[in-house]
Amino acid sequence: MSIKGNFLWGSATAAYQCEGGWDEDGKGLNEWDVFNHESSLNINNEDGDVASDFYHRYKEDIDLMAEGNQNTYRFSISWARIIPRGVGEVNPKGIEYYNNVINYCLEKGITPNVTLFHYDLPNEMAKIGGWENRNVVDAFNQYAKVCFENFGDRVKIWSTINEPRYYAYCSYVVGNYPPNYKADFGRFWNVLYNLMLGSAKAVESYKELGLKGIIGVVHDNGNVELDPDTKEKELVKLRADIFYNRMVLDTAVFGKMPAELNKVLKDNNVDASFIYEEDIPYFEKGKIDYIGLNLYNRQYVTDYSEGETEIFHNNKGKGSKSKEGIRIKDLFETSFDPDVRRNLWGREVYPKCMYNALKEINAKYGDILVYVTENGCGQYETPDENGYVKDTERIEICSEFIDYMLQAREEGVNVQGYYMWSSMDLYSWINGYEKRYGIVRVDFKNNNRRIPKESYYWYKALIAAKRGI
Ligand code: BGP
Repeated sequence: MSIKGNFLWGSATAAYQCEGGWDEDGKGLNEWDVFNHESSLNINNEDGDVASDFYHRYKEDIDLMAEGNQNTYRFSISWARIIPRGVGEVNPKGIEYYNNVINYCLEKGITPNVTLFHYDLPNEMAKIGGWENRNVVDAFNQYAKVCFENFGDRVKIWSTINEPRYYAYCSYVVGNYPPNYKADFGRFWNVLYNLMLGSAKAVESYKELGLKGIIGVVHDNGNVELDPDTKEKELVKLRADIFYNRMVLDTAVFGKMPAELNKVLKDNNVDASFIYEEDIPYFEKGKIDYIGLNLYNRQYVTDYSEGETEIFHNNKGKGSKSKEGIRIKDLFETSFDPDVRRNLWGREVYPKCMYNALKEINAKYGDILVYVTENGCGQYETPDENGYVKDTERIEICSEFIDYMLQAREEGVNVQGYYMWSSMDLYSWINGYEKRYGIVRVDFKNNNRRIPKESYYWYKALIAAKRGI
């Protein structure tokens, strides 16, 4: 099937994971710089100081995207590069750097899709409590305005926040992202709420400027599926869907939080005092134009009413039998489907969830525009003597995901773009540099040399066929 018209085919990265240049040209420290330099919880003893060195090699990477027929690139801006202390003075060198990246994309026929916050909170903001503190919400809005004013004439696709739910979950429930709180559901909901408020305020600021473009939020994991043995089907589905999806998507698409949120907070033993009546108009005015969907797997759940909260986290690719998931007292637990294959990180490899997620989004939110802003396959890889990686499994898995996306599109879902995670190998938040997602290999030990993988050539041919070029 060939797709003509405006469908976007590209790839994605995030600032901390690929840029490096951690203390160059006036950039301030962010929370991940400090965590990776100082915390004993940095399990790999690796950091993003140099990362893929995109800060210096952006032209080479964008050239590869263009040669690979990609017509869009999703990347994020480092808040601390633009405003080193999070609030206050703007760093002209930071503005200049992103101007260069954006202009080079445009010169190469690549539409930039820019995310404002992809986890790298300025450290000065982390010091005052991070997203728990409502002052950070307003600081984010100020930073967003600086970006819109400086880049909004050329950037036409924006997203406010990458995966608010997953970020809050890793930072305050799993505890593997700074500030490393474990099973703190009070903080989790508070931070998620503040992230959604920050997103809404930034959307409103964007609209007020009258710029010609679209703005959305990037959300992880589309669909909750129930283990058929679940007893309280309706209740478990409601709780898990609000927890994983609806707190983000209902709030951003409808401009108001799910009506059943209070019930779920109560079941989760969380006091709702972080919700303020005065915020209601901001949510209403901050409705998004599109949904960015990062899709890797589904949420397969069942009842959990009797035990304590437990978290299973396989962070080192320990094997497909090692558990990845959660049991939340009085809410639900992750179930394990014996019929679905798992990767070394214990995560399901289930490409059909792409179709299910898109159809469910369409059923809940109608004709809203969707971009698949991330999809990919993380692996340990061994190159041949020339540095070439035959990543056939990645190709097989991503082909299936893409087919399911196109099937949903055929059936009327308004999905208009797809981004492979990731454009090149980069830092993985909890796995360092060995878990690779790139379609271009980065030889981290050899001057960060770029070597396109088998998947790069496969993706190039696929795009050519779909775009009819
Ligand atoms: C998403 C993030 C990305 C990326 C990806 C892979 O949640 O938006 O930044 O890291 O997941 O995750 P990981 O590297 O943990 O396997």
